[in-house]
Amino acid sequence: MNTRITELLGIEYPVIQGGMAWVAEHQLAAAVSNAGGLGLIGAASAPPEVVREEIQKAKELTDKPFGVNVMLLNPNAEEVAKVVVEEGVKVVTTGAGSPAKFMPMWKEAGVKVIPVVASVAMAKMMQKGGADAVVAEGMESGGHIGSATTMTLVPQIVDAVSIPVIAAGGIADGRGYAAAMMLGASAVQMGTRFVVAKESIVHENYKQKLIKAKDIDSEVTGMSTGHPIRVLRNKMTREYLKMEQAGASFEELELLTLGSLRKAVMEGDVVNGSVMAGQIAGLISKEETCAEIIRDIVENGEKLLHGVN
Ligand code: TUI
Repeated sequence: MNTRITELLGIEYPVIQGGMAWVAEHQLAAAVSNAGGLGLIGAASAPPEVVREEIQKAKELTDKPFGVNVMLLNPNAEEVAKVVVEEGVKVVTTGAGSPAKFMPMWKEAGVKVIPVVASVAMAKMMQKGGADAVVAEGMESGGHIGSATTMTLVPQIVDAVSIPVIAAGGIADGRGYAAAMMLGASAVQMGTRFVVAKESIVHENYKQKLIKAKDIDSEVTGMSTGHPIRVLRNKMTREYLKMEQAGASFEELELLTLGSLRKAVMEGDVVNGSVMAGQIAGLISKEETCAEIIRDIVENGEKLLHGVN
């Protein structure tokens, strides 16, 4: 399989695993990279030394390329950005903001920089700043989202920039892969399907809630605070949305969600915790290895693209 992204990153298949907070740990990243995709460690809000340990553990499990996702709302983002360089990580993706201030340091160190963007304007800005590619992430995604759908965002970004574009949001099988390629993408990024991978360390309750989820089982919290987050509906989202509608303050809402993703992922509290997942959760029905997931997507996607149905 050759696309501009497999060439850029030196990987076998154009499949990238999302850098999901608490979920994208070294086990998952290494498994995806060993299966020929690009695994990512999600630095999220972890302290820089924890990120360093995760990188070192991934290096023990794979000799294939893997990357780190730097979440820009993290107050420690600058230290994490430096750790990535010190550890010789070759690829960085960023989320939830602009990585402009870290770009010169990463470029100088030869790190491939791939910002996740949710608009054409941001994609253009990132290209100007030296990004090697962008992930165009639609609002079908789980977690922190923008407002455009994958179907509309990908072709508009493809037309607006000359660097390769990776499509994300609502992709979980060969049909999504083929559709993304038809829109002009050079690779896909998937999060939700990898959450239920065998190598994913999330609590069994989280995996089961995701497997049971149907097409319309997610909600977006935080529209009013400017931090929209897609999560599966539960007691927490019902309370949150009720409070949000009643005009609760940012601080009150934060209190409700503080530590809530960790609660769901680590403790399996899928009632009061934050079960981030994309709208494609309804399509996901079983736990499989990363190698099985990647083989399914690429084989079926390529058949569709070449008219072998
Ligand atoms: O980053 C994500 N998804 C995430 S991060 C996350 S951790 C978190 N947990 C609780 C509260 C807040 C965050 C969970 N999910 N996806 C990439 C992404 N980036 N989606 C949208 C954007 C984005 C948004 C605005 C990128 C750039 C941007 O620009 C704003 C600016 O600074 O101009």
